[in-house]
Amino acid sequence: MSETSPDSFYITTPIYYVNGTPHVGTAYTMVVADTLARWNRLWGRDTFFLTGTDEHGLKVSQVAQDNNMTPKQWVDLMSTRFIDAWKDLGISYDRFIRTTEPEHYRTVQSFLSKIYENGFIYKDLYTGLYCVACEAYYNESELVQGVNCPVHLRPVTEMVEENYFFRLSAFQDPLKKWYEDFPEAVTPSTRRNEALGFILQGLEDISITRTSIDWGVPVPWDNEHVFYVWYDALINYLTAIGYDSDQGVFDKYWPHVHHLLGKDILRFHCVWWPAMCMAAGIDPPNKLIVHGWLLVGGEKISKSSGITVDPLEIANEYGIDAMRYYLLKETHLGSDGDFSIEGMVSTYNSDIANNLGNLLQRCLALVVSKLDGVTPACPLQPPEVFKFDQRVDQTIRFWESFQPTGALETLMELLRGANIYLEQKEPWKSSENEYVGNVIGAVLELLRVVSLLLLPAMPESSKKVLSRLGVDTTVNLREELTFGRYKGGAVIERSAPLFPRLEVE
Ligand code: ME8
Repeated sequence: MSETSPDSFYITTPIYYVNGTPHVGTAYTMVVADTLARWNRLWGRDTFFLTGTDEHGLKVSQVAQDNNMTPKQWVDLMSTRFIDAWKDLGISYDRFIRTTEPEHYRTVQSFLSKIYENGFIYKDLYTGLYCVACEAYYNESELVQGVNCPVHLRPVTEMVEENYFFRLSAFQDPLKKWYEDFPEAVTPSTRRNEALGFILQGLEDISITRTSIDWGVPVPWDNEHVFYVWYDALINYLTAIGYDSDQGVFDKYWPHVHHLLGKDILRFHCVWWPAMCMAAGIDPPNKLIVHGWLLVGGEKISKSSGITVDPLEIANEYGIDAMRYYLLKETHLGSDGDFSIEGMVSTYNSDIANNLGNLLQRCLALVVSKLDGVTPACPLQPPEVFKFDQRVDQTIRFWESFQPTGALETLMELLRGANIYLEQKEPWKSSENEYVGNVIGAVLELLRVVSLLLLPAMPESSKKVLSRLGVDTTVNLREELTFGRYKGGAVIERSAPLFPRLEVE
């Protein structure tokens, strides 16, 4: 594995099954990926953000049938639901991949032919216990009460097929070594240990083709078979960056990739996928960021369980940024988090309406009443109570190490520092222009920097603050975060607060 490229940032999300529509769980992954992509763009990196839909497999063909459609009709319809939802939520992806694209077929066939030529694929009979919802086989020992899938808690079905197998067992030692050599490859470390646990238990070869369905990518050397959906899906990460078709682009982004995924699909990404890459003779992915599940009342939100919350309804009712902020701040990346409207509204009111919004509003009111409606330039040094440099550095470190919660908490500390400063200095009691200008200038400078650092998480809200302050948002952040840059001069008129409190509907 090579070092993370300092200049480029390639981030992927899982590609979603089209057996249902987007929900807050899938929106969570998208918001995190979008935030990390935005951070890296602002940080001046050549960023490529990939998402898409996973359109093959038994599950999709069954749902299509249930809806009296061909699989193709169904996936065409459903993929647009995802495209539209991400557009409405302002997700800034660069490429939306569909596994039914001809380009993807070519990549899957070329990549798996390479593994076949390298001797890691062979043919055999397979009998196994299959969960259609997971599109995965399970060992008996993994089942709940001996019959149920551990994820969906529904009975598995026995399948007998003549299949091609991937020699995963041959990668037990190479994977172990990879995990030892690159302890940072899977984050957080609890998830790394989980993946390593699978490997240490012993790896069995896996069946990677099907003859029972034809809704999949054909195996190029045997037209009786199509590839198993997971084997086709994982390869999307290579299709999008020109594997076997554009070496220049491929070298720029691979293996400097950041795969963001939920813990439900850890084994496929953290065990199978690195092994597949090794088998095909390319480096395994540099970074796998595994997040937890979003729960409602303690239960996983999912298409299969029927517990879903529509992110578009929430965004329409409360605003996209309120939802983004809540998802990013209250669910530590890696842990499970509970989603509730009450929680979202209360987080927004205390952090955004009060801590940020009131501070801004008070300063702007003072600019109007005491400084002729023109914002002052800032002093050269930050007041002590801001702990400015320390907290700004800390926020950058949190963004750089994929910890949105930490970044947002630190920004809230900066704002609290500024609120305390304002209370201590009481500029509303002073009639000296210079004094008032210095105090307000320092706070506006802090608001400028906080809003820039908040841009990845709350793009629209941050832009509103920056535009009030007359600050350009098309900047390279690296050059904008030192204290003392705000020149003032923005004309302020009396206006309603930018961030009024939300009420639970
Ligand atoms: O697994 N909380 O697709 P999928 C947080 N097609 N994240 C959640 C979530 C929840 N409650 N529910 C879903 C597949 N997710 C495969 C992936 S990739 C090569 C193939 C998110 O539609 C989370 O990212 O079941 C999870 O890993 C993913 O959706 C599963 O999406």
